[in-house]
Amino acid sequence: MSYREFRLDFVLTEHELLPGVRFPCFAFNGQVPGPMFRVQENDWIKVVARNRTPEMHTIHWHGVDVIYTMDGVPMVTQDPIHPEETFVYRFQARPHGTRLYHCHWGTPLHMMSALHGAFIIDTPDDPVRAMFPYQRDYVLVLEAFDVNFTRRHMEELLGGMKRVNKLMALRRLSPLTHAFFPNYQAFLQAIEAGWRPPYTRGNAEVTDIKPTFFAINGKSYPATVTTEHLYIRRGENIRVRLINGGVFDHHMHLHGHQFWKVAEDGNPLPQPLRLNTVPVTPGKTVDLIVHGNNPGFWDFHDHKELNTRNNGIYPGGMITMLEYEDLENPPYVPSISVNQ
Ligand SMILES: [Cu+2]
Repeated sequence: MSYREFRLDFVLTEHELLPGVRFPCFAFNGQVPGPMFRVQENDWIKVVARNRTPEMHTIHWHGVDVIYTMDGVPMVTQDPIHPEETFVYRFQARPHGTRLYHCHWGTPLHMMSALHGAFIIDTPDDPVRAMFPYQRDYVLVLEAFDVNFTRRHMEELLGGMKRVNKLMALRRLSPLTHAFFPNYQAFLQAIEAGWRPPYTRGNAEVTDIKPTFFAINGKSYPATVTTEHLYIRRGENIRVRLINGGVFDHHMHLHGHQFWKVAEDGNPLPQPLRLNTVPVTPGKTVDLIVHGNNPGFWDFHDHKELNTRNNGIYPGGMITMLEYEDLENPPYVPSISVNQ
């Protein structure tokens, strides 16, 4: 059995969303989003994951039917990957479709970071291609970042490894001081002994998270215009794969066209839906087929309009464009505007 081998390093980086807008984050191989996997169904995959950050992480293969010890849920299927440690994930890529991977370490800092990417599993007998022949497909990873939160917390983190992380790395967490229990029974015993979980006190850090920047494949509009345009020609079908690896809702709307929604969560729909707006909620993937029948330049954006802003300034964020390549002498050509 031979594996297709990949390397994913967890690193700390500073990512540029737009000219002049940078924020510190965790990222796979320093890329936002992480590198895209493009594999064939039933390929055996080996991913060497190395943690080069001072916090712990894991990788979850979302929508891929791996064996449970490869599922990447800390304390449920594996120990977290400690700083400077390596974990090797091995699994078979199935079933085919648009899938994703992300870090499953659930602290706010990781949620607000960029540890996510596309995991596309192809098959020679793709029912979508059989129904709608196409040549080009586009993968759009939808992202939302609270960069103020991330900046604040990365500074703290860079100032020194947090005590709790250090204790956990040394496997010296105390159940009562750090709410870490080997099983539910031990959790109940702690409550009987007078310990109280922190739910009523809550965690204002998390309830206050508000994304300020929205991105497609790591770039916010207008920086999306050079990298994330969807190109099409008259009579052509294109496939657009939308992936939400974040924790906020997006509702993608295409102007001037009724597209076909052909797959959800990577799985082909028996009856494609004719739509022009499609919700892509956290953890979801949605595949669309756009047929080129209305030449022009067309907005494709999150219709949750507050997400089409950069730090509150419109237009920005999650906007890109469907652009016909075979448009001769267009009567109007889009320009770039900022601050409406
Ligand atoms: Cu993480």
